[in-house]
Amino acid sequence: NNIAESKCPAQASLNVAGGGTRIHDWWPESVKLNILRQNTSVTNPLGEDFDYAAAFKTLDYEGLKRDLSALMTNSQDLWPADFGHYGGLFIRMAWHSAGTYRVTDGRGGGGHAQQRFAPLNSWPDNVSLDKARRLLWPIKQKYGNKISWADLLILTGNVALESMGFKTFGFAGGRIDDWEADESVYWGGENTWLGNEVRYHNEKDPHKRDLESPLAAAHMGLIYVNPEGPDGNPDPVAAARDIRTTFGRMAMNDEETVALIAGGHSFGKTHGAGPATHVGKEPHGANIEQQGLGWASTYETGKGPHTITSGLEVTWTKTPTKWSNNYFEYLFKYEWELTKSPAGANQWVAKTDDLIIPDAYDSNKFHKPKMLTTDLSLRFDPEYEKISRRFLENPDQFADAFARAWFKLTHRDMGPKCLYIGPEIPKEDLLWQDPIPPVNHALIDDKEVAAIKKEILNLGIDVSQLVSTAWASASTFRSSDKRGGANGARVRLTPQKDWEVNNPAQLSRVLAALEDLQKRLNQSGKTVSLADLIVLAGVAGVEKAARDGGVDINVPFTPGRGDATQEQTDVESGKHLEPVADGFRNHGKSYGAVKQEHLLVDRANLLNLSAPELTVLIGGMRALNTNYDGSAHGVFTSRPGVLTNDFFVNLLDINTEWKQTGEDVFEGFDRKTGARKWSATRNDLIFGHHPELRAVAEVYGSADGTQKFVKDFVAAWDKVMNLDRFDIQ
Ligand code: HEB
Repeated sequence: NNIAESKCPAQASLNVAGGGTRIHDWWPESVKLNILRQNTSVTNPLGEDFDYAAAFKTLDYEGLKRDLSALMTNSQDLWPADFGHYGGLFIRMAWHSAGTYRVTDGRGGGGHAQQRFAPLNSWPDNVSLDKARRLLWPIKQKYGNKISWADLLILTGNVALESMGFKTFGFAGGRIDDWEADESVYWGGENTWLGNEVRYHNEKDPHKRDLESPLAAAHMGLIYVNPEGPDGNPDPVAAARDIRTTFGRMAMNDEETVALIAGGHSFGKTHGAGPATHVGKEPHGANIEQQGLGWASTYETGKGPHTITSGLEVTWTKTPTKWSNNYFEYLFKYEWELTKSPAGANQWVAKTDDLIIPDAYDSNKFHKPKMLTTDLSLRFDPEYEKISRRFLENPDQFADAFARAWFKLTHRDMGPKCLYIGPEIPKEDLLWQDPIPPVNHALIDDKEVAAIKKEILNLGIDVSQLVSTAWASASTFRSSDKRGGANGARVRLTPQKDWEVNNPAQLSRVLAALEDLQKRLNQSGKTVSLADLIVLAGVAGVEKAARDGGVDINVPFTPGRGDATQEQTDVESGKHLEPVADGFRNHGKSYGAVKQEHLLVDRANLLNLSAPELTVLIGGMRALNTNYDGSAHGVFTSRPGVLTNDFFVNLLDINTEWKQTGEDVFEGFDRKTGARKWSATRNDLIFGHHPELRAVAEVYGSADGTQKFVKDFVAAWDKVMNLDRFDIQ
């Protein structure tokens, strides 16, 4: 009688808790609020009080590096080491950990060891890296929580390089592990591994096609591009185009790209000993007795000389466990002939009788130099060729470029340098770190803060504009790669000052007034950064708006922000901080299947906001009249600029009927009189439509919700203002 006990062999449905057809199967277009409740204390076994930076400081760092170094040449039965050295495998592991990063939304990257979780642990491009991570377990076990998996994966890549004679640029720890798969990242819309019909749905020609944003890989389940050439077509020039796009999305220029590919492929080998039909299921789909490993191969021993990973069979240099300039030397010395790997994949062999490449397992065997189609791109793309020839002639320039690009690749998503920990942090400041000059003046005290707030309110700027400006400055922050935020006051610099969402004309007026105040304060002996002043203007504005609504509340303020210069600002990659849409200021349009509310929740995820925080911020900002273009959409109040819960009260009013009047625009009419009352966008109406958001909106729209609304708004506001204050967290 218990359905779970029914022995029906055709039982197709998972008839247990969590199983069956779910909300998102029925309504796939509905917003995914689950991305706003990831990585909470519920999933973290270390508990909220665990302080990784403090634990890391007690780590025997040198001991750990020694153990990693010893492992490099300590071949294990689990997975024998090619050439007696795991260096190549571990570099590939670290590279694939970091290489999912894309600058467009800052997501991906090695910052949280997502490679341990599905789907990444099972991506076709990550074949055999399950073994690489498993080889590290005894070391991870030994050092426990003093080293995160995320740090360990990257550090192991560095130790691999060092143990093969390459001098790295440095290493910083500080990556904090996730405990669940990150569901927020858009990896593409394809349903098949290695498919790319969604990301290139308009144009198939690899010489012309444009990769869908924000993706940085040419296929579902790849880190970057198909090594055989676009869609398997062995065309090095077309492949170069894909490489430029995908590496560009990772904020790598041509020189960095050439250095990375050549530097990486100076080590190790590829694996295609036999046909891929021998290879079993990926880790997440494999049998339970495989214990998290996958791709079990029935080809001979299935490992060592019989390994099938990519299906390609190439060793690039004659010293695959030692740093050299052989890669460029061979790339230009030989002409290359298209051939097939034993697994049938397209690859290239040197037209020569030189048998100079060692075998990974048989010391009596030697091979001809071989390359992948994507390696030949570094010779046959005219721009890459120039760089490659320069590196061929100047090995020191190559080594320096590779060291720097590797450091950038592996540290790109860690945020500002103040988050780096450990003894190997490079001294040099790098532009991609978005440096901010250190603050060495005395900070204003509470009395001065109070006095400055009064002065701000006397500038004649209305509350809406004070609040909008502070939001414009702080809301550039993205939790994905910890870039942006109010610190640095980059809102006054190129490119941020000219973004449409910032209403440049209004922004420049407010900033001019604040800069003027800053000068006067400096003359009277009080040094205040503009970054602080912008946030303080928001604080003063929110407090006044609350007061005008009858609630006396103190909005917290912590000084200590610095002002970056234009020279310290990476304009090119800084452009990616511009929001596609900022629903908080009612900016941005729906496109295709993507509606405003999806963009709003995407943004809330980048701002680390929960669904209640998102809701209270929208309600408050609409009451404060902060739409980027001054429109009245969602400003459901007769007292704009006053911090009231009117947005919720009026949104939930049963006497209002909503009708669509434009693409994203709606008008609300009185059901009785038919009089037009309000206008709104999807960003506003979603709080009445989506049942979970509506449930939160009801809390704030209730008679007993007014005080709570102001208190919660201030808390969420304060959170956003300080998202980038790693110095005080
Ligand atoms: Fe690499 C390997 C592809 C980039 C590093 N690669 C490899 C392979 C392939 C590839 C297919 C094989 C796998 C197996 O095992 O089989 N890559 C590639 C591509 C690209 C690249 C397509 C783009 C173009 N790499 C790269 C980079 C780096 C690298 C960037 C770093 C930096 N790789 C590498 C290494 C290796 C590889 C180290 C080896 C591994 C071993 O040894 O195991």
